[in-house]
Amino acid sequence: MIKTTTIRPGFILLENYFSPEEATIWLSEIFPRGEDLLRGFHHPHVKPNRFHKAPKYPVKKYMCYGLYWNPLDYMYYPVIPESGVKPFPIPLLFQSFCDEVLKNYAPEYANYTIEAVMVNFYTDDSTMGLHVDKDEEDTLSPIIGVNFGSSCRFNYEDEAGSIQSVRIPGNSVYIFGGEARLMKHGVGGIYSKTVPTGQEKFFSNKERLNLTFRKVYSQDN
Ligand SMILES: O=C(O)CCC(=O)C(=O)O
Repeated sequence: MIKTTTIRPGFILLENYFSPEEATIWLSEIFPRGEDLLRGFHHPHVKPNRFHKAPKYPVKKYMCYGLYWNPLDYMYYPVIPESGVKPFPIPLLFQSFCDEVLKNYAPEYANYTIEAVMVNFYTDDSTMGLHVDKDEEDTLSPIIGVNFGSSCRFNYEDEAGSIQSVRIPGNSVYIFGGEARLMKHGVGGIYSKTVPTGQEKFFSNKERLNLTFRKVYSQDN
């Protein structure tokens, strides 16, 4: 059964959102794309500050669907600047999921069209430093996160501006919008021995996959 928790106003966690069968469908869509030499997983050359400094982040892999968010200048591009190749198109699976999850858990955000998906793959020594997702022109639309593999310690800013932590497991979804849309957040670490049953063929111990769905441009673009 799906467990819904409001972590802070605007920030909702949905645990047990995906069944093992649904998770397999998602992971079978994502991992083969990661193998693509031009558009697949690569190490993000992030400017210091957004993510933790080396040597923490070199183990992390990254790719995009839709628009490409460039870790070098924090801007969105229709093609990957290094190769000139378009990222993967956004699968119907992702858009249908967003339509459904918003309809059921955050109906105030109607007409959400995914324009970019950032896919982050974490390993045992990966972290992501505290940051605000403010590179989207549209900050009225929420960020929707999907999580597979191991659980992580997710750091976030509460209403009073203090940094708190919550455990985000695999097969879960989070949504942050409204007054939480511009909260600071990051990943403090990955927990050991928390790969969900049925995902052992996709993940080793302390590996985690996160997708964040973003609407980048405002309505009038
Ligand atoms: O892995 C996560 O849950 C956080 C991802 C994130 O903060 C980002 O991609 O900006």
